[in-house]
Amino acid sequence: MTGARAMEKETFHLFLIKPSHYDDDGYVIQWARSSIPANTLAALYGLALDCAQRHVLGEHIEIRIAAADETNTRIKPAEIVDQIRNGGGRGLIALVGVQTNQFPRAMDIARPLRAAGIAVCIGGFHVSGCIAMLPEVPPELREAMDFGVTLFAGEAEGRLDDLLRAAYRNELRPLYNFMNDLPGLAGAAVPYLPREVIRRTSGTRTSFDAGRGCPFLCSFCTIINVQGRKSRSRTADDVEHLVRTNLAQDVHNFFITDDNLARNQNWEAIFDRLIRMREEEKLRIYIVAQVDTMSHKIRGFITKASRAGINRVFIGLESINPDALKEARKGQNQITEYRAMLQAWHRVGTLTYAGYILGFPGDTPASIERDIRIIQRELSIDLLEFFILTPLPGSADHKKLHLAGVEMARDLNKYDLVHVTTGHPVMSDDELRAAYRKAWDIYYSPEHVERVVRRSKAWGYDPRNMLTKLLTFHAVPRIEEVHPLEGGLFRRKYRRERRPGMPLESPFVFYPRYAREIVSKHLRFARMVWQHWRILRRVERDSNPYMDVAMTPVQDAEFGEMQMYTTTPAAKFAVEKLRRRKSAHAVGSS
Ligand code: B12
Ligand code: SF4
Repeated sequence: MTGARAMEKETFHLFLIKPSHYDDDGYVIQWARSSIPANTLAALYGLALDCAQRHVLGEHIEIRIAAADETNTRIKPAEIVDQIRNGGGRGLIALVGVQTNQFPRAMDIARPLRAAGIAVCIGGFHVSGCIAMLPEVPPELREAMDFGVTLFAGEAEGRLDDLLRAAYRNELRPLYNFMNDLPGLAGAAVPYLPREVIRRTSGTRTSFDAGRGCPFLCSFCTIINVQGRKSRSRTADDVEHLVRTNLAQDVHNFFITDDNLARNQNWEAIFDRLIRMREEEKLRIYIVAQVDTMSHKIRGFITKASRAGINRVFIGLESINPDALKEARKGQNQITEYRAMLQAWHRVGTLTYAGYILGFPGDTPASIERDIRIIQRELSIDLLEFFILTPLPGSADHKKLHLAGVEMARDLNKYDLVHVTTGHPVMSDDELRAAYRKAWDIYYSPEHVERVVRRSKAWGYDPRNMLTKLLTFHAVPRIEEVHPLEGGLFRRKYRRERRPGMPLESPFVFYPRYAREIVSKHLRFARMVWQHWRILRRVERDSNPYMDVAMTPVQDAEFGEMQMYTTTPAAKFAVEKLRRRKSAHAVGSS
């Protein structure tokens, strides 16, 4: 009898949840469809699936996995508690990929679960970044552990088996710290999300990290301190396997989340494999990737990237001011290479998205405006995204300010790169905030939208597609007041899900306001659509060839003429350095 009972099937419920965070009114940022999938969710799902298939808890225990991204799915802790209790009582809630801005929300999800005795573990960049860089465990992490939440610092590859076993036996420790032992990725279970989870994003796109780590030293960056500076890469076999698994579920769009795919030691083998799949088997594979500003200097990288299916790249431009780049230890960004790099991507038909940081010490509202106008004229960037320089826990900047006792925002919810979190030497908080808002309006002005659409037509992209992208990148920050990377289709808000500490609003206040908001947002969006549509009509009707400064091939003479090189002393110095390098090279080779 005892033996027979021991063989009965048991269920262990594993909920993987990627928390969102709160808007300034205290409501969770959530959409009917979010725009970009959560790769951490895919990474953990892939690892958990592998654990389930290997029966790591024993042959008679089924690991039942559920995955949800709170940016597109409502999380109801009470229902999770019921599900676990009614399903045998054993389970773990894994709050995954929790960034600093998501930590308060993660704890708000954790509290009712812990109160019901359910095991909760939080991992991701906030925990890992703090453990990696700070001399002592910060108060919010201590509070979480005191509350019975387990914290996981480091990467889960090779560690999930033991964690699940500990959770099953109710023996989870308060803190797992693997920061000094980064796992290899070759042969590790690959990221995967079932189609029904992917369907909740607008583009039916999935994601994977082909590698982790970056060799550079940017002071605002958390990645190098969490994932290391050495490239750890997946194999071409693993990438092929995950791509085929997704094609089999009719998912053809991928976001490769490596912060810098150009420095993935295995990029070429991976590209060659994707090229073979695309060119010999004619498989439909389309990829968005992140690269650095010197990617055009890597022999064959751009041509192969394009053949491998990369049709959009995110580039960390950050600034066109060499002083700011130097201050941020981003010396690898040479402004004298930007034009050549952008044009190289356009030549192979790839769209360029660039990240631009506002709030470097030398920035003023006037210099920010001037620099954006220079970019519009001289650089062939399609979509520009703005971020406020933020001391993110895990970065050298944060550590420096922390050790020096400099005031930083205490509310972690604000560390989303669109809020001001520490003082600026010249601008007040309000000025920096205003400069950030204005930056979007300047870059996405009707004149510049028209210019980018004309360029795209000249380069042979679909102008309509380009216009839609420009429209959404402007509409999300302008109408929804969130960053486009956090945006989505149709904002959802639930009255009872307001941030603890903020009052529950009366239904007579909440619902009429929400309804008004929906109507006014749609009207504003319709107006923007109308303006953009008129631009498109103008461009489509015009059959004259188009050319402008940004599209003009790089020539030596431009270094003495263009504003990017002549406006600041630091820019002039960068040109001087380039000239010296060139003449030294000419002497060396003569
Ligand atoms: C892809 C990406 C996104 C995607 C998807 C988010 C995601 N996490 O999947 C999108 C575009 C939506 C995004 C948006 C933002 N992002 Co982002 N993003 C990334 C990026 C480039 C890759 C994430 C990733 O897939 N990493 C690979 C995975 C496998 O690593 P991982 O997340 O660390 O997970 C491993 C471990 O941490 C651990 N783990 C994680 N969770 C758990 C849980 C448990 C229980 C366990 C056991 C283990 C565990 O195991 C995992 C596998 O090894 C990272 C940088 C990076 N290199 O990670 C930035 C990063 C995470 N993003 C960051 C930021 C700030 C943002 C934004 C706020 C920026 C903005 N204004 O738009 C928004 C927030 C929106 C949101 N809803 O997430 C910061 C966070 C820093 C911090 N301290 O908070 C990072 C680190 C980049 C940076 N600038 O430093 N992002
Ligand atoms: S290049 Fe990007 S990933 Fe690398 S250190 Fe700089 S910010 Fe971080």
